[in-house]
Amino acid sequence: MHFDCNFTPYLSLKINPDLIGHERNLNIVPEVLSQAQEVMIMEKKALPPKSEFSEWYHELIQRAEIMDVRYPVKGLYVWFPFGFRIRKEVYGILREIMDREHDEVYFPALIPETELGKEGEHIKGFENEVYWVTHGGTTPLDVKLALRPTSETAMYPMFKLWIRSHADLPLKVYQIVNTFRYETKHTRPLIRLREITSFKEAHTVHATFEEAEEQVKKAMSYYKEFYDRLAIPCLICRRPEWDKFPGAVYTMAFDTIMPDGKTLQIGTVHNLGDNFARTFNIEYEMPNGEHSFAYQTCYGISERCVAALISVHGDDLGLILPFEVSPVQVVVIPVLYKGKEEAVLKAARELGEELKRRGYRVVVDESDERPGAKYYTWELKGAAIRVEIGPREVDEGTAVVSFRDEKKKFSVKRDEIPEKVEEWAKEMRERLYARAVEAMKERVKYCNSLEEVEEWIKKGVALVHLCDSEECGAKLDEIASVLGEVFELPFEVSAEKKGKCVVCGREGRLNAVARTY
Ligand code: P5A
Ligand code: ZN
Repeated sequence: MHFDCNFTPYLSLKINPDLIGHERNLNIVPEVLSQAQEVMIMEKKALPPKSEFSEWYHELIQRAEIMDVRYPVKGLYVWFPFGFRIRKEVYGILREIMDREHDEVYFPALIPETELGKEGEHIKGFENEVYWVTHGGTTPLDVKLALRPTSETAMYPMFKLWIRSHADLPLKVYQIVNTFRYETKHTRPLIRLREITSFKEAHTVHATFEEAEEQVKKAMSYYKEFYDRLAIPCLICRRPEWDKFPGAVYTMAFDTIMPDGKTLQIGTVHNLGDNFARTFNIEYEMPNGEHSFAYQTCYGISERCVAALISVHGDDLGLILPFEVSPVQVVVIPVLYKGKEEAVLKAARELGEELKRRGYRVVVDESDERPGAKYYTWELKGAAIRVEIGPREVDEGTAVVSFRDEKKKFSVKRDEIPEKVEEWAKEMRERLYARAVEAMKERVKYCNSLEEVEEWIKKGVALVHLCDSEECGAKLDEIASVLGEVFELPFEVSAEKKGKCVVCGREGRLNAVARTY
């Protein structure tokens, strides 16, 4: 396995990541290494192909410096600076969307056992996942404190104090915090964490069930917009009764399909009805003076959105990030030749400055690596647009432009680049989205029998008709997870909304079944 990096017109060489930046330390000149030696070193260090998804993912997040997985506690990981920059851009979008109609708040990370345990269903759902703080120093606490697994039971006792009359409604808040869940399934960076570092949770309170219902729809449209901007197609389902959020009336879930055909739940929207309001006594006075319980919703997204971003778009060379969230939106690479350095550097810096002036995130890579080594690095890190300037381009007033998601390169007049960037970014997002939808489409199939389901879920999501009986659901759940009734797919499928239950033959609705992360 090696990278054949003949992307540049100037030289064709095998890039060895082990050597990048270490030529001097190793006291060798890569150009004089024999082909065999290079290939040998490459074999050790090349990124596994994306077709081996699990290995690829694990290697990539470390090589691209997203997460450091060496922290000595299971399920806890460290954000590298570069990873944290991706997080900042992605959560910038989420914040922008939330800020339109929610106020940002902060509630404490510790929840008294007495509050956490109040809502029966809720505590049943979480009791095996809670981390407890039992001591202050060596003194046992009177009331044990839970590290929030989510913040309903931290917030709602306070909502009770905040809400008096209909004038206090609706209440819409969100926070982005860490939460803790003692997960027993296999933990994975960004995907299944014991400390979720970037839990965006929104909580709303309304006067009526209908208003809460409206809010569920709005929340879904917000999440759709968010994932749309990340060019990540989603499958939206209403989770089955046995898999809804503990304490909710119902749960709408967003899933995306990972490259290995397993689904990843990347967001959920819950209608809580008045279940929590009854438990926490969240009442308000209506205009006619009577009292009523309030109706609530909550919805959440974690750093799984970053895992999806990496997994859905990346390729054998590394990250592919939509322009809007790439920490390096444009990389300008001066291709230096003896005697022409000055003019090339000047042109590269000028273009870099102009792009920065327009607010883009730009790197002018002036390091003394060879161009091929630079290309390797920026491909790994998902720089969206690459601009190369050599002596010929300086003379012609041009530059060579390429996009991270396409192999082709083209020449552009240098002074036209800044105004073209926006359009290129838009087209790139559209290409990424179209490609992701195609990939998803290939992994979704309507199945007529349990045998067919069993076979297909090795590859992706099976659509089936399923009746409302618990037994039929349980039967399917033995084969793979029932994601629930299909609410929306990002493409047309030739399957009716209703049909014969795949288990018993009675009337059923269209459901999705898959292996899940
Ligand atoms: C909604 C926000 C809630 O907790 N309370 C406030 C509601 N819903 S949830 O479905 O349980 O979680 C919301 C989303 O968080 C992601 N998630 C995780 N991500 C990483 N590691 C975990 N251990 C983990 N658990 C949940 C999922 O995307 C989920 O939809
Ligand atoms: Zn049935």
